[in-house]
Amino acid sequence: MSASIELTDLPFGLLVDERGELRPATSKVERRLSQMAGMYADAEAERAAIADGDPLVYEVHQYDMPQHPGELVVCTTILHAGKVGEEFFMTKGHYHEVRDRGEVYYGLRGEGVLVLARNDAAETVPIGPGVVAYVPPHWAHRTVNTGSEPFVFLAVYPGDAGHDYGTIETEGFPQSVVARDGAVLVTRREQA
Ligand code: M6P
Ligand code: ZN
Repeated sequence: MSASIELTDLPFGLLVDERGELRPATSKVERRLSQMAGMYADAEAERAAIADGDPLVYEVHQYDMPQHPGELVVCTTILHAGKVGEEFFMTKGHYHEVRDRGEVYYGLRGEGVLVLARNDAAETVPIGPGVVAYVPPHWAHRTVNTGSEPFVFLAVYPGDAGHDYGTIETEGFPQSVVARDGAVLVTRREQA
C-alpha cells in the first residue's frame, strides 16, 4: 500500500432511501443479463431472455473511497425482480481480492437471500428490510431477489477489499435459489 494514498479525513453524511438512491454517489454500475452470461443454470432460458430485450438485472450506486483497509466503501444495490428459467435474478457474486476482508449488508426493501460459499461449505442468510447480514472474511457472496418487487440493500466494505469475479466465473456457487411449486428453494446448483 502506497504511503502517499490520500485518506478521507473529514466526516460526512450520505442520504439513502428504500429505492436505493444514494446521494451523493460517485459511481453507478448497471448489469444486464448479457454481462453475466453463463451464470444461470438454464442456458437456454438465459439465451432467450438476452435475445428478448436483455433485461436489467441490477444496479449498484456507490460512494467510492481510497483503496485503503481503514476506509469503508458504502454502496446500495437495486436487484430487480425476475427469473431466468426457474432461477431468481441474482448478482454476479465475488470473493474479495484481499480474502480476509468482511462486509456488512443492511436490507432496505423487498426480500432476498445472501448466498455464501467457502471451500465446500455453503450458507444462506435471508435479508429483508431492517436485517443486518454479516459476510465474514474469506466467503464468496452473492445476493438473490426472491420476491416480486426490487430487493434493495446497503453494503459497507473495506476500501482495499476489491472484487474477484474470475474465481466465481470459473467455479460457480454450489447453490442456486429457485422457484419451485410456488416455493423458494435453495438447491444444489446444476452446472450449465
Ligand atoms: C453489494 C456489494 C458490492 C457489489 C454489489 C453487487 O452491494 O457487495 O461490492 O458490487 O453487491 O454484487 P457483484 O459485485 O457481485 O455483482
Ligand atoms: Zn463483497
